Amino acid sequence: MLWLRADEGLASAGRREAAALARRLGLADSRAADLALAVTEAAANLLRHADDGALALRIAAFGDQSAVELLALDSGPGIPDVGAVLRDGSSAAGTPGGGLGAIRRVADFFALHTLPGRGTCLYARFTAQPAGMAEPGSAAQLSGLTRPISGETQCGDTWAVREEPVAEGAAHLLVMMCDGLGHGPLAARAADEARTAFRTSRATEPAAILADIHAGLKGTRGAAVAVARVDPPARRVSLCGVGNIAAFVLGAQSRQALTSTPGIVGHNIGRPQTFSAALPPGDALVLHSDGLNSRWQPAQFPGLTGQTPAVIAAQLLWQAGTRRDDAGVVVVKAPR
Ligand SMILES: [Mn+2]
Repeated sequence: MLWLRADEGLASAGRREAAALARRLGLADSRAADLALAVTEAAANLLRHADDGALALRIAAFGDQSAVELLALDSGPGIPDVGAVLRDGSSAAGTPGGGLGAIRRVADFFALHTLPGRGTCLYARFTAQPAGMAEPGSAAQLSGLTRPISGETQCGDTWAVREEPVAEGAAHLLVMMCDGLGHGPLAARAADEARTAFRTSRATEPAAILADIHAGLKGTRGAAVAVARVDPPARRVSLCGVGNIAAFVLGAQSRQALTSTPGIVGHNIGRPQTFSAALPPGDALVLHSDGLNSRWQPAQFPGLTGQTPAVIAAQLLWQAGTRRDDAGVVVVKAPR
């Protein structure tokens, strides 16, 4: 993920990075122009109305499709009447949210979550083959986001996912959240090793996968790691974590924590325990590092669970982020 802080050069820097991603993805010229328009409108909106904000851009995979994802996150007044700004398909007007209707018009997928007095999260997706994006694959039900502490380009927080086929029914999802100790290149190296160990582990239970990651992190500075296994048909999640990774089952008005045990993966993991919880349809499993303040409450985020996982992850990262550490969050939504 490429993060651009809102300042005077935001629109031009955003367009430059968007153009590079569009080339990498092979977007047609007309779609690249649509993406540039979206970046321009989002940047204008941030600079005019937000107290603080950022654009984030990346290429993400959705099944066998890939898309450029654009996030615009801000601390600001929020948008008083979302319906009105989205009906207005015109370019940036004088009110918060002006120009967002234009972004919705050109994006293949668009989502917006706004908190009055606190800020707005905008998410838009641009794909090479729009027709294929209509298929709601399992990939669309999961998204993660990391942001390095300011001043660093490498991030010690990372997430990963793999599917675990089962004999009958829907595959289980295995999800990892890792916070490499400290920040900078050495934290990023621990994160890389954790991702590799997670991907190459042949274990299928969270505790056994965590043991493989522990072995893989020997010789690094270590990390906090949690591994979750989501079983969609059974509507359950089990999780094994060591160190400070927060894990919650998030409902519209509820938040149930899944605890981790103390230790440092790669050094000393003690005796990890696996905890299990119900994951009702429409609820979300949220794992995040201590770069987010874990005291956030669902009541502070009305309507968030109804959003797509990328918006849930982004809004939590922005609104609960401490800015004093690398931040990472991954969200899995249980199918309805
Ligand atoms: Mn941390």
